[in-house]
Amino acid sequence: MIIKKYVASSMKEALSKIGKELGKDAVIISQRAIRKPGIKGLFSPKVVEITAAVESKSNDLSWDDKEINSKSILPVDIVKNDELELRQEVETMKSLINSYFSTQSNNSINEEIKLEELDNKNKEESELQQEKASNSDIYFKEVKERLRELDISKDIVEELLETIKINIQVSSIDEIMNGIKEELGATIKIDSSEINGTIALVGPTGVGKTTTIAKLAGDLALVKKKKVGLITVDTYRIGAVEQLKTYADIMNIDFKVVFSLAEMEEAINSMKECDVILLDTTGRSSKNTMQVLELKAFLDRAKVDNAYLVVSATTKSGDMDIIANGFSNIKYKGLVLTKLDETSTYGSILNICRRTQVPIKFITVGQNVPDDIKVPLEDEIIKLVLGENSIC
Ligand SMILES: Nc1nc2c(ncn2[C@@H]2O[C@H](COP(=O)(O)OP(=O)(O)OP(=O)(O)O)[C@@H](O)[C@H]2O)c(=O)[nH]1
Ligand SMILES: [Mg+2]
Repeated sequence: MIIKKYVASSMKEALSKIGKELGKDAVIISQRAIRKPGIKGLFSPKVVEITAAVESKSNDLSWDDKEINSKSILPVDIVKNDELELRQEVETMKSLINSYFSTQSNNSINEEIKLEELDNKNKEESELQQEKASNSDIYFKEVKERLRELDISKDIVEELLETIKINIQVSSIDEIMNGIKEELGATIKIDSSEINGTIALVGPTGVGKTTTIAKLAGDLALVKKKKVGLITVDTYRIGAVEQLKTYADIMNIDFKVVFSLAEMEEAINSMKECDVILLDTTGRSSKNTMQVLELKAFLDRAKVDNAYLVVSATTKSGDMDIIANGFSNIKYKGLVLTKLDETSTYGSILNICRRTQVPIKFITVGQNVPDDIKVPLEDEIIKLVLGENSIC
């Protein structure tokens, strides 16, 4: 017996093959519609697989076309079943495809909504940032104008605001002002230590050096009961000697006038017993280097422990720079700020502190000897500089 399997695209083609190969006596054992193997088979039409058998191959003629057509061995049913199956599969695929696309489109709608929301959020944030930036620009501009009105020099104002712009995110003028206060705290320092040894006051003309010496002498001798000596090298101005001598007489203090370097040494030696020697000097123009160097020679001969630069708070910011520079040959250790009662803007104090980098030793607030002098508080000076306080 011969048993053979045939695969053809249609029943007719299969039967034709069987007829030709196995002859008229061939019988069909089984038949089914199958797909070609592999992924490609999924997308190609089904084929017919027929298993046929024959006792032995006869020489009879194979089936002719008529016979093939008459062999109603279920091919029609198969086709019908195939069609049905195919339809069902197509329907399943259709619904799968539809559901896939509807999910896809739902997803893409959701994505779009999300993107739009994100876009809106970003827009809002950038608008907020822009608004903040433009507001902070306004605040900075306003503070800049305010500081300039207080006579703080332009470059210091710029420097201060730049530092604050870098270090803090501002949303109000108060925040900028607080930042500035912190910065000023680092610049404005107070030296509240007691004065001892030989002390000299130097500075431009008419700022209040002699008056301050008298105030200090009064406080040290009358209040603190220290032994005080007074020396003046101010021999240029008419009445200068008499001015200090009068105070010395009233307070019963040792007083010497010095005209030369040799006399300076002598005067200092004669006051060895004093706790404090106060040295009054001639007012010098900070622009005159020779005068300042001559003054330095006197101070060196006196072996001064500490020299203080006396400046009036009424001095313009720009002039403070010139003074700080002009007296730089004298290594002053601190500042005496005078006439704070005569002005209402104190920006120039910041200028002199910034340029000299030395602490404030005293401030004077009037002509009364010895009362109108004091060691200030840091906060007090910062408030004055920023126009938040005034000297009445
Ligand atoms: N309002 C006010 N006036 C002051 C103060 N200190 C000094 N003066 C006055 O400023 C004027 C000059 O003071 P002086 O002490 O002579 O100044 P100086 O620095 O010694 O002057 P020269 O020796 O000429 O360089 C005087 O009329 C003082 O009374 C102060 O704190 N406030
Ligand atoms: Mg004087």
